[in-house]
Amino acid sequence: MISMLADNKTTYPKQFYADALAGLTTYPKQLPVKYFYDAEGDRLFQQIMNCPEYYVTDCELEIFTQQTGVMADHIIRGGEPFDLIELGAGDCTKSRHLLSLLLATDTNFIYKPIDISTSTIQFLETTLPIDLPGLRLIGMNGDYFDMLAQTAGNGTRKVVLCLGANIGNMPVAEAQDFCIKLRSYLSPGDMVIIGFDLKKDPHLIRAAYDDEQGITARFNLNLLSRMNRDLGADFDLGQFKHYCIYDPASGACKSYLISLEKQRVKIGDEIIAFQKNEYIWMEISQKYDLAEVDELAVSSGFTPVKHLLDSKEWFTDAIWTVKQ
Ligand code: AVI
Repeated sequence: MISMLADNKTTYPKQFYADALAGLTTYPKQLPVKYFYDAEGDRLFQQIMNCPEYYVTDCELEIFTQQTGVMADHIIRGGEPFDLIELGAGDCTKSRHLLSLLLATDTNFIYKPIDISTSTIQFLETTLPIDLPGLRLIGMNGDYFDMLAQTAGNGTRKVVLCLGANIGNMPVAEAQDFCIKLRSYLSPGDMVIIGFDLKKDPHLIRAAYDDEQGITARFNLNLLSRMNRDLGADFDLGQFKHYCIYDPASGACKSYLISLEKQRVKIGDEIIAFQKNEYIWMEISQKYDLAEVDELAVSSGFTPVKHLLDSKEWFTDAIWTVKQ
């Protein structure tokens, strides 16, 4: 059940309210990425993935349609059983290519998709056994690390999928903390397959996060709508404009909402003041080169094994094993 913060008249989801307020009262203002994905945010992200400029999904899908054989060669070790754990499985559009190949080769594994969304796990539990007869599946609904803690130490080898370049939505230092934490739930011999969007022509990257149809802009603005609806805020969406910049040196692609006027916005019982042209930092989509991906692996306790690249070499699914 969602925990609520009560004032005299209204209730707000407590954690969302606390996080939003903390972000909007720090300098520079920022909002946590995890709140982008309400029902409308999910719908807009689907549209982003279908935008001509947003290459990220197609690149990784190409790897999963064309290179699952190589992936499976690394995953399968004789008949040794393993848990195939997917962090943030969603509708598992990509991983189902791997699942069908593993099933076709009679591999001994249990698929354990982890997702924070209850409806996503219910959807997978209902549809996957029909789409992929013979699949052994245990859906896990909750936080990644809480769910990993439940499977850690069951004596079965682990192969963890972390796809979709989701790691790019963390600054590099946070990504390293994430990988170190992930490593702590694994044992020598376990494996991780992790997707990274790679540094490339800066124009292509910027265009992917500033599409012509303005879908990415709506995706960012939707978080303000969500705060209006769920937190009693009164953001005027017409007074904020999406701005995105890619820095080829650091690989950071950052998006902001810029306040078009000096204005005051109510959120719950608080008033947040904005200067004209002040920004809210909304999201980072960090891009890496292959050496940086390998460095991240080593610095967080993994051994880089292989890069599976799409034909344009814009994206890698990196295969790492846990250091002995
Ligand atoms: C989910 N994540 C990897 C996407 C990305 O590319 O950073 C989110 C996104 N935001 C705007 N466009 C896509």
